[in-house]
Order: sequence, then C-alpha cells, then structure tokens
Amino acid sequence: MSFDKTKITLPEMNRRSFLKSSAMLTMVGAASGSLLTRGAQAQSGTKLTMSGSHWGVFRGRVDQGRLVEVTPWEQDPHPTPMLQGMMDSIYSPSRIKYPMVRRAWLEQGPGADPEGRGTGDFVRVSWEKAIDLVAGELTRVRKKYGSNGVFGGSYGWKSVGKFHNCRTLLRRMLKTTGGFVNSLGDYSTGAAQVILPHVVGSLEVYEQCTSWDVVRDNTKTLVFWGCNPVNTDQIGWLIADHGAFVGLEEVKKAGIRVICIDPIKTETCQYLDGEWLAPRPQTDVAMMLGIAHTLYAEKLHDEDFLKKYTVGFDKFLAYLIGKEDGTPKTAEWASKICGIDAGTIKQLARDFAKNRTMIAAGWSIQRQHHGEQAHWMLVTLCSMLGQIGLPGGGFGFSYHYCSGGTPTATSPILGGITDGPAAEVTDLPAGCHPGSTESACQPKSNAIPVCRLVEALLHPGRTIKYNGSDIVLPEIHMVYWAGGNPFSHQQNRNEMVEAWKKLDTFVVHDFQWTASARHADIVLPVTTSYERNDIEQLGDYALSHIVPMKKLVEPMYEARSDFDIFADICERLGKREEYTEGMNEMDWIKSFYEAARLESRAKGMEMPVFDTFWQSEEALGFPVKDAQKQFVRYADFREDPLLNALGTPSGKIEIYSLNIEKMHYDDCPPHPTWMEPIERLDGPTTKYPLHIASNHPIYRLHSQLCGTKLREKYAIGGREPCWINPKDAEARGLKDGDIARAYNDRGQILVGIKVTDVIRPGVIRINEGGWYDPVNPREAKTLCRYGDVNNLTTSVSTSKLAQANCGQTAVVEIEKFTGSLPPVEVFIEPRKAG
Ligand SMILES: Nc1nc2c(c(=O)[nH]1)N[C@H]1C(S)=C(S)[C@@H](COP(=O)(O)OP(=O)(O)OC[C@H]3O[C@@H](n4cnc5c(=O)[nH]c(N)nc54)[C@H](O)[C@@H]3O)O[C@H]1N2
Ligand SMILES: Nc1nc2c(c(=O)[nH]1)N[C@H]1C(S)=C(S)[C@@H](COP(=O)(O)OP(=O)(O)OC[C@H]3O[C@@H](n4cnc5c(=O)[nH]c(N)nc54)[C@H](O)[C@@H]3O)O[C@H]1N2
Ligand SMILES: [Mo]
Repeated sequence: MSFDKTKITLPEMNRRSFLKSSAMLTMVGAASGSLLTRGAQAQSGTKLTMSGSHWGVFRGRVDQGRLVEVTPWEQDPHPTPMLQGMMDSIYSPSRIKYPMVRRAWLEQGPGADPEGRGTGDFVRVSWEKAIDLVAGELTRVRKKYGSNGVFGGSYGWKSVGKFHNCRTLLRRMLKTTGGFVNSLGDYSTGAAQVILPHVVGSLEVYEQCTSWDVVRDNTKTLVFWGCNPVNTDQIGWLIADHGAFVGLEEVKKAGIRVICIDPIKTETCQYLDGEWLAPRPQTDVAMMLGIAHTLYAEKLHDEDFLKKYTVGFDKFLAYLIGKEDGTPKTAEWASKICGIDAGTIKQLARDFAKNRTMIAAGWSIQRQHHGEQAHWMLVTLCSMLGQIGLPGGGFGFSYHYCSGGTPTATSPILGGITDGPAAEVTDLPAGCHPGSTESACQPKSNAIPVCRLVEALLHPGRTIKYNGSDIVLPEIHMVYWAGGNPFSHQQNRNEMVEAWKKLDTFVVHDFQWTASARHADIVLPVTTSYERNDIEQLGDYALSHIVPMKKLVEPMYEARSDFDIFADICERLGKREEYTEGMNEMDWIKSFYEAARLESRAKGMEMPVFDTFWQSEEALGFPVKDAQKQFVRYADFREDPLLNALGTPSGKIEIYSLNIEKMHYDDCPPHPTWMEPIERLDGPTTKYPLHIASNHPIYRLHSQLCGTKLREKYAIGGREPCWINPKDAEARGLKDGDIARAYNDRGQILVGIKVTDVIRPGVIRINEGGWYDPVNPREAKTLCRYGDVNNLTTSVSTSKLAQANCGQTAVVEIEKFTGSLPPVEVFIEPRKAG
C-alpha cells in the first residue's frame, strides 16, 4: 500500500536557504552588539503583507481587496501544506455572515425547544439586537443563579495573536461584568500535566527538551513512543517555527537508530526509516513495565541514579517483581497484554541500557483511561536507565509539539491582553505564576476540569475529586464560547447533545458554521485574524522572532472582532471603559511591543521603534546563545540535586508519591501501575473488536480548516477517512473508497475507507476534528454523515487525580454502508438560516 498521499517530505531547497539566511543573521547581530537581526526585505514592487498563523509566518498578496496568494516566509525551514487552506477559510461557503439567533429561542425565550438545537433554524438579527440579547441574558442568568450560572471556560485553539486572543477577551468581559465558571487544564495533556508536578515538580509537557543538536551528537537510540513530530510539529500554539523539521533532518543524516512504538507506522517512522513496533493501543504501561522488569532482572538498572535522584523505588519494586500483588511484571506478562513478543521487550531493555537512549513521548498515551500512569511510568523507566540529565539521554515530552528541542532565543517576552486584574488570581496550581494565561494555570476556585462540563450539566451539585481536592459541580444555565469547538473536541457527542438540552442559552463566536455554532442559540460572526491587526511571537520554544500580523483584507460581511463585540456588551452593562482601558487595537499592539522593547533594552539589545517595525513587513529576529543550542534537560539537576532540587516534596524524582498516597484514589495508586482501561482492544471486558486511534489530523488543526478546500486532499467519498488494515478490511468485505458505518453503543458515523498496511490489525484510524453533521438532530444517537469520531469515544475521565479526557479510549465495529447515502451538509451555512 503506497503512502504517498500523506508522506511529508522535507524540501532540500528550503533547508539550504534557511541555513544560509540564519547564519547571516547571527553574524549581523553579533557584530553590532545591539542591532537586532532582520530578515530579508520583501521584493520591492510587489504588494506583499506579512502575517502569521498556527501554520507559520507568511506573506499575503492582495488584489483588489481580495487575498489571492499566500506564500510561506522565506525563512520557514519547512512550510506546511496546511497554510494553503488558510486563504480558503476567509472565503469558504461555511463563513458566518451575520448575527443569528435560533428562532425558538428568539420567539419563545431562553431554553425554548432545546431539541431544536442543531436543526439550523436561525433568524438574522442586527448587531444592535444581538448585543442587547447577550447582555440581557447575562444579566438575567446572573441575577437568578449567580455568576456560577455562566460558564466561560471556552476551551480551544482559537487563532494566534497577543491582542485578539478571543478566549482571554471573553474571560475579560465576563470578569469585568460579574464573574463566571472557568475551566482547568486542557485536552492536550490533561492527565500528564496533573501527575507530572507530583513526579518531577513541573508540568514538564510544556517544557523545553534537550536540543536536537545534542540528540544528533549523542543519542544512539531514539525512541518515538506514540510520537509523530512530522505530523504534529506542523502547527504551533504561537506561530509555528518548524524548527523540529531541521532537527529531524539532522537525525536522519546522522543515521541514528530510530524505534517507533505506535499502532501506526507514522510519517515520522517512515521518514526516518525507523523500526516499527505496534503494541495494542492503551497497553503502553504494561509494555514499559516489562522493559523495567527485564532491566531489574538482568541487573541493567542504574542503582546509583535511583538512590541519588529519586525516592520510592523500593516501593515500586515490590510491585514490579510481584511482592505487592503476586504478579511479577515480566516481559512475558507484558507480552500477553501488549501483544509485543517477550523477546523483543527484553531486547529493548538491553539496547536502551547499553546505549545512550532518548525517549520522545507524545501525548496520546495519556489521553486515555488511567492516562496518568503512562508518563509516570516513562519517567520511572528512564530513572532506572539512569540517563536523565546526560546529553542525548532520558526523556522528552515535547519534541512533537511546537518544535520542542529547537533552541530558545534570547528574546523579550511579548505580553498580551489579560483577563483582568491579577489580584483576583488566588489558589493557583503548582508551577504557575499569577497572571499567567496558560489554561493549566487558572485558579482552582470557580473552575471545573475542562472536560467535565457535560458532567456538570447532567449532574449539577455533584462533588467530584480532583488532585486532592473536592469540586462541587456548579449549576450552569448559560455557556459562552469563543475560540473553540466543543461539538468537535468533547468526547461522547450524543451524551453531550443530551446535556446541552439542560441549557437555557449557548452563545458562540466563530467565523465559520462549525457544529458548535450550529448548536448555538446566539451566533456572532467574527473576523478571521487576516481581517485585523495583531502581533505574535514565532515558535513556542524558539521564541525567535516578533511577527507583525497585519490586516490583509477588510472584514467580510458583518463580521466584527471579538474585542469590539465584547466592548459593546460591556458598554450595555456599563463597563466599556474598564474593558477597553480606553485603548483600541493599534494602541494595545503598540503597548505590548513597547513593553518588550524595554525588557529587551535591559538585556542589552535595542529593538527598533514600533513604527519602523510595523512598516518593515519583516519579522524581528533575536539571537540564540550557544548554551541554548547545547541545552540538556535536567543537566543542572544531575549536576547538583540539592542546589537544583526539583519542585516535588522530596526535591527528587518521585517514583512513589506520598501526596498521591494521601488522596486514597482507587484509580490512581501512589506509584506507576498497570490498570485496565474500561475498554481496549482484546481487553477482558471488551465488547467491540476494533480500537480507534483518533489521532491529530495531517491536513487540519483539529476542526480548523475542515471547512476548506484542503478536505479534497483527504476526504473519501466526501467523508472523513478511516484507515484500516487489509486483514480487517477483508474480513468485513471493505475496499478502498467504500463508505462504511462505524458504530458502538455510544453512536454511529459514516467514514470513507482507506485500506493500508501502515496500521496494526485490530486498529482503525479516524482523526479527531471532522465536523459533526447529524442526519436528524432531534433523534437520539442519530447518524453523523461526515465522520466526527467523538460520536464513538467515551467521556469517562482518566481518574480522580486529573479528571482528564480520554479521546483515545474507544472500541467499535465497522460495516459497509448499504443504505441510501445522505449528502453531507455541514460545510455550507445552515439551510434554514436567513
Ligand atoms: N477523540 C479525540 N478528541 C480530541 C482529541 C483527540 O486526540 N482525540 N484531541 C483533543 C485536543 S488535544 C484538543 S487541543 C482539542 C481541540 O479542540 P478545539 O481547540 O476546540 O478545536 P479547533 O478546531 O482548533 O477549534 C477552534 C475554533 O475556534 C475558532 N476560531 C479561530 N480563531 C478565532 C477567533 O479569533 N475568534 C473566535 N471567536 N473563534 C476563532 C475556529 O474557527 C474553530 O472553530 O480536541 C480534543 N479532542
Ligand atoms: N497536524 C496537526 N498537528 C497538531 C495538531 C493537529 O490538530 N494537527 N494538534 C496539536 C495539539 S493541540 C496537540 S495536543 C498535539 C497532539 O500530539 P499527540 O497527542 O502526541 O498526537 P496524536 O496524533 O494524538 O498521537 C500521536 C501518536 O500516538 C499514536 N498512538 C495512539 N494511541 C496510542 C497508544 O495507545 N499507544 C501508543 N504507543 N501510541 C499511540 C498515534 O498513532 C500517533 O501516531 O498535536 C499538535 N499538532
Ligand atoms: Mo491539544
């Protein structure tokens, strides 16, 4: 089976020009001492405007007010094909044109005909009216139910930009006007970011990794454990820098041994000619235990490291060798669970111990039931190997995300709009500083774990456990979303649809008719970031440039920016001045830049005045110190574990956690433990024969860009693709191009079949982010005709510790669809809207 369609190659041309220009820039910066480095000027004569996105820096060419061409920035080492979908998002037929209100809600009031949500019966209203309705409803709900009646957690990937940060702008509006319920954590690393502070004293998942240069020069075995950087490093939370692609290319050139542990032979595995091991999904902890047991049995573990840098190995050991529960976690034991043969597991232990080994782990392995255990067990395994803090050894939890491992530049932190006075921020999770806008760092009071909103709607007043505390789920009557797509990202869609019926009001800001907008009562059309000005940094880890994000085209139809909409709502509630602080878009952008300029000066660098920067059509570059290029994670801890103690209670790596012990959670024991998920491939209680890997999509950012022409690159028969192994396809009489129905007790979706041997038998792949397109929204568990995988996933939480989502926990059956095919309708505006 050829893989060409999805194979992402690394263009040599771009790479060479990247090296040339970056070398030149460093020289300019070094010679002048203060003068900052600047990119090449745009060719004179062409009207190119610079901006940036999750997909990278680009220049847009505008002809008669219309964006006609998007060119990746010359210094992008590996532009992503997704950039080409961006232009279409401005002009796609799924664009929301006007403020819209659901007819029943408008005519009969909040909460009317909740079953009618999603049927598309909207009425166009004026902006004036829409603002009145939203402001009025906020007042009504707060008066009747208190500020806890309004949920503004509004999780999502929005767009880049320090000013038009719609989620923060929403919280700012809700805080200014009277409070709301916030969300805790995120969907990406919900389990790992709660357990790892107990284990290594920091969130770790969003921490810089040992640099790619150090890996290239020192690592002998590079393991990608559920980790696919060639796909997932295409995007950034800030503007994507794509530095990891340079690192991957170096790894390939150096000929380092690569092992990929993944149910799919990933693009990364294929690019690096890696050895592919495909365990049963959700059994990684068992496989790691098998490796750990072999290390111990063959005396390959590093006792000195364990003694000096960790606590609790003895207690874990009792479990590992079976003293605690009578079951030694041997390679043979692990093999029965994970499906990798015992000989291979043992050999991995020997190879890891013999050579300098770096384990790069992705996050899918913790986005599953008992997901906390995976990263804890990986840290434990790496502690036994004793290479943490050595060049090219240990673990890295962000190589696949925002190009972790790309050295960090010496640059100022560019501030952004905040959600209000920091003084109100109390009771912060460990490792967070007040005023941080990170979702992991929101105060715990008046906040619920991000994926528990559905549970709160279904069971208001219920007390749930969370990381050692009790949270009483509030009684929510109004949900307000800006910058996310909950009808895409939340698991168990049909349960969610039921829960939503309890709501009086659902308000959504978006620029496209997503499933969330379709299920809203009030829909407000916003501008894309290409229709407004902003400013942003390049590279979450690299932080190498400050990028002017200049408006390319005028707002389409009646779209307005989130900021302007919220300012008007605040005005209705008498708070405009507090909200805007008397400043407009350019005032704010300039203020962020000027603050960075001051910080920069303190670091001995001189940034140009704002107008020069803004007019330049260039990203402003900052130097990278050699020390950063040679960065080794945990080198300082290894060098002096007392002076550089970790943020854990013991200051060391905690293989056994007394804090977790005190919580007495039956689903999160105090040391890493193999725990059966509620369902898995070939599991003891499993009802369905196939596991779904609901991975992150290759040509989308979640649901973003699903409504664009990029869909032509991957849709099969107009539906979301489903990869399936030839054996499983044959057993079901399925062939390439067929339309099939995937189903379980939770729901059913249509998908287009792609038969491929890069996927393990027993596993199918349906990416997250396909737009939910219910055939009949009034009917329970109705068929989704496009292929939103979250109709099939479970909403169970990882455990009482993190209460995180389990998007990767789902088993299903699939069959050829023989009925008459319902046409997909989700990519145009709702039929009855108008
Ligand atoms: N089964 C399964 N489910 C998953 C996952 C999985 O692996 N498997 N992954 C999970 C993860 S890690 C994540 S992060 C989530 C992602 O879930 P989301 O972050 O909710 O997904 P996006 O598609 O990025 O949604 C962003 C929305 O914001 C809108 N938007 C963009 N810019 C603006 C703006 O300026 N203003 C406004 N008002 N709106 C804007 C976009 O049009 C889009 O509709 O999904 C989660 N769900
Ligand atoms: N192109 C693209 N890139 C993205 C995103 C996107 O939507 N599109 N989203 C971004 C975001 S918000 C996030 S959080 C990150 C997500 O980053 P990750 O969570 O790491 O990404 P996934 O694609 O969910 O999974 C990574 C790999 O794990 C494998 N896998 C799945 N289940 C298992 C398992 O049980 N065991 C093992 N060993 N492997 C398993 C999958 O086959 C896949 O190859 O990606 C970011 N990058
Ligand atoms: Mo994510």
